[in-house]
Amino acid sequence: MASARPLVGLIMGSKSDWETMSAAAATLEALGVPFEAKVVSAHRTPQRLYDYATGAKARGLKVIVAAAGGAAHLPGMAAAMTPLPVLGVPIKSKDLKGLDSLLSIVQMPKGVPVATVAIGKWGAANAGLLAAQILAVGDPALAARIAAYRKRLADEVDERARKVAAQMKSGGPSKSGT
Ligand code: RP5
Repeated sequence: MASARPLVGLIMGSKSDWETMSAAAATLEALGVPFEAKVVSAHRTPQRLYDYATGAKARGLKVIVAAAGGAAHLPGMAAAMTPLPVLGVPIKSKDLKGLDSLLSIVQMPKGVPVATVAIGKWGAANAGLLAAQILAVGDPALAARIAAYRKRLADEVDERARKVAAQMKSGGPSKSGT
């Protein structure tokens, strides 16, 4: 799906962020949403960020998912330069475990929102899902694929609950979990 005309733009401050952002890509891939992925740094390549954000809508993108770590200005600066919805993924940084990234991304000034998800891979996967849900508002087939994805999640929980119940019945792990 990365080959069809992209609807979602995944951008990240460094290629080291791909380990996290691949979770967003995998989610979009699983839901059949075409996307592109690029390294665009707010600090190291500001001109590339300007060109990307100001041209994104005209190129046909509908949603941007931006990931950055540390002094994470990429999502906010992208949001400042495009009318498209921007989802921000805080990368888990080495020294501050991503709290620096989270606070840099989430505290946007009134009027320029970035929809910020959780730190790290779970956040990236959820950002992919959110991007798909935004697109699904106008795409019933995609909405059906997302519904099927959620049904699979629920089925997995049911299956685990059945297994735990069966273990308890056969004198498995005690209630304290020991
Ligand atoms: C940020 O600095 C990037 O988003 C990345 O999370 C972090 C470290 O980048 P590298 O030193 O790995 O290129 O701008």
